[in-house]
Amino acid sequence: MTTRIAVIGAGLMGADHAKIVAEDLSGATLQVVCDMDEGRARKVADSLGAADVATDPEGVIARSDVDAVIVSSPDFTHAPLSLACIRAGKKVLCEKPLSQSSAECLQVMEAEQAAGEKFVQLGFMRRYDQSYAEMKQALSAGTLGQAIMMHNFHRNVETPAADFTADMAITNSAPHEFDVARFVLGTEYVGISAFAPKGAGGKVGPVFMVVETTAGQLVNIEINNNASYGYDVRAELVGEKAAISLADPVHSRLDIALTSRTHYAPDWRPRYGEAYRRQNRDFLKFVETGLFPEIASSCWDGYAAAVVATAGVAALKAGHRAPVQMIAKPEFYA
Ligand code: ISE
Repeated sequence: MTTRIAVIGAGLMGADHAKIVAEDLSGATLQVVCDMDEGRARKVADSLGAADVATDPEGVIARSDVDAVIVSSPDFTHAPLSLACIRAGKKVLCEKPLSQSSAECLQVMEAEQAAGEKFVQLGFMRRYDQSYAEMKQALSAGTLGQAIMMHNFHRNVETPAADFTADMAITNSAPHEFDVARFVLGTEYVGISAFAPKGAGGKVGPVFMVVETTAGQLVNIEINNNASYGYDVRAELVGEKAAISLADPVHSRLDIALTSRTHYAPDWRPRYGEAYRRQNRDFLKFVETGLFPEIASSCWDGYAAAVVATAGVAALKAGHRAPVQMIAKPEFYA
């Protein structure tokens, strides 16, 4: 039996997900590519041999020839389309963030709990990246001793879309760090401070955040969406006895004219290509078995990211620390 998957949104990420479904997921077929822009959907569908194209996402979710859904349309559609998938009883891999509003995340959590099973896997793909996996493993094996600090840098060449706002550095880009640091450290957050250095030259500028965990650790996060030189994500976890850093997955180095050069990816897709494939294979297993994947992000994780992001935006505006206040974790997500 094959699982017939619909991909909603045929932009950068949608095209990537569609390619993974068509080429890397044995046991799945790319059934429908859906986009408001039919031509864009058609281009992706035709290049990958999808059975059909559509422009109405809710209609696609309801179709009897669609077993599961990947949502990669704009951020504001993530929660409503996840809710439609829950209503239709279909598993959904929803791109991050689940919502920029924690209230909307709670609505999705309530719908899942009322349905009595999990339907939504969130696309925080860094959990599937080998370098973060090794960082988490070093911590749980005791190699580092207690974790003290985690430093994070997240730089894009330029803002991903023309309508990308300054707040989106915190609500769209930083959620990757909010999620992966919680995942690696196994903690929640209690407070956040955020600062914006001068000198962005009219473009969306960098933001620097310090997040405090429930265990008293500090997590700092630099987001720079206009770094110009390359897609560059770094992290170092500092423990009592040792420190571990991510190493870039580069395949070669050129030594020339008294210099040594390696390349940066232009954006996150090549850097996290393998993580996306692993994540999507886990999603297929989720659809096939009904068992929520052990390391994937759930709606609870989406809610946690939204709460700290909202507090981060407030901290930046107010110019002082903002508390991070979450509801108690429902048993359903334990
Ligand atoms: C974007 O939406 C992503 O998800 C990318 O992974 C990230 O690098 C980028 O900063 C986000 O804006």
